[in-house]
Amino acid sequence: MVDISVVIPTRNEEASIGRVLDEVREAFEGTPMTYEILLVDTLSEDRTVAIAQEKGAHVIPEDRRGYGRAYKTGFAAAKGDLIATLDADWTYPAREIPRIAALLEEEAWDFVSGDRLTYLEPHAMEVHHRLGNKLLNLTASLLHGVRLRDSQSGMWVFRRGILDRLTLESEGMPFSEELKLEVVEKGLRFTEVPIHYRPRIGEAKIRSLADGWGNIRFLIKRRLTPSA
Ligand SMILES: Nc1nc2c(ncn2[C@@H]2O[C@H](COP(=O)(O)OP(=O)(O)OP(=O)(O)O)[C@@H](O)[C@H]2O)c(=O)[nH]1
Ligand SMILES: [Mg+2]
Repeated sequence: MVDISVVIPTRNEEASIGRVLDEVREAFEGTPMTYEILLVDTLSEDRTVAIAQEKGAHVIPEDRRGYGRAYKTGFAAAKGDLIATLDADWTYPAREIPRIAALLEEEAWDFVSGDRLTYLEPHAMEVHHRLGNKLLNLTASLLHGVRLRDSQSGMWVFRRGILDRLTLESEGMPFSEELKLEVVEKGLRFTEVPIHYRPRIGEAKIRSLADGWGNIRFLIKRRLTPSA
């Protein structure tokens, strides 16, 4: 058993993955926490997998596409009491994982989500992404009555044991908001903490308009579906 599993989904992230893995390792140096790094890779055609293996991460191949799909596969393989997540693109501050995990334990949260928008510096996120994020927060609040400061954040630290209680349908980008909505609606202890978000290294996998609209469609459909 390890204290924390760090799960990272990748698709062609050779430009950043080495730095991200180094940052994760540095983050845990000098802490008493034991950890594993699971990289869930979908058909990368660049050196992502080779770099991850060189750096000692455990690589799980997942040929089915999708951000949510990758996390489901990674979570099923995780052995940690806690799970931490982040993108492979250098945007999320891996060095803050131990601090967030400590906060979770001290304040007895089940799920802590990193909030990118409170501290956001103008260059770190394009204007249309920022507006899209606000619109998605508003939609989640109007349709589901859940007020989130950053519904699309992909940096979370949570207790692995809560996964059994959640119904997670999305295999794509809406997985992020679905996960948070499920946690809140199931009455689990949820909070958001501000984190420092950085500009992406490498090419984006997101198709802003299509993914943004896909997220809104997901929220509408979920509102119309009777809950289990
Ligand atoms: N395994 C796997 N990973 C994926 C897939 N699609 C995206 N990812 C990874 O999921 C993370 C999030 O994707 P991003 O392209 O960064 O999406 P985003 O953060 O919404 O968009 P940016 O603001 O441009 O970074 C990255 O680490 C991607 O490499 C996929 O189909 N499979
Ligand atoms: Mg990203």
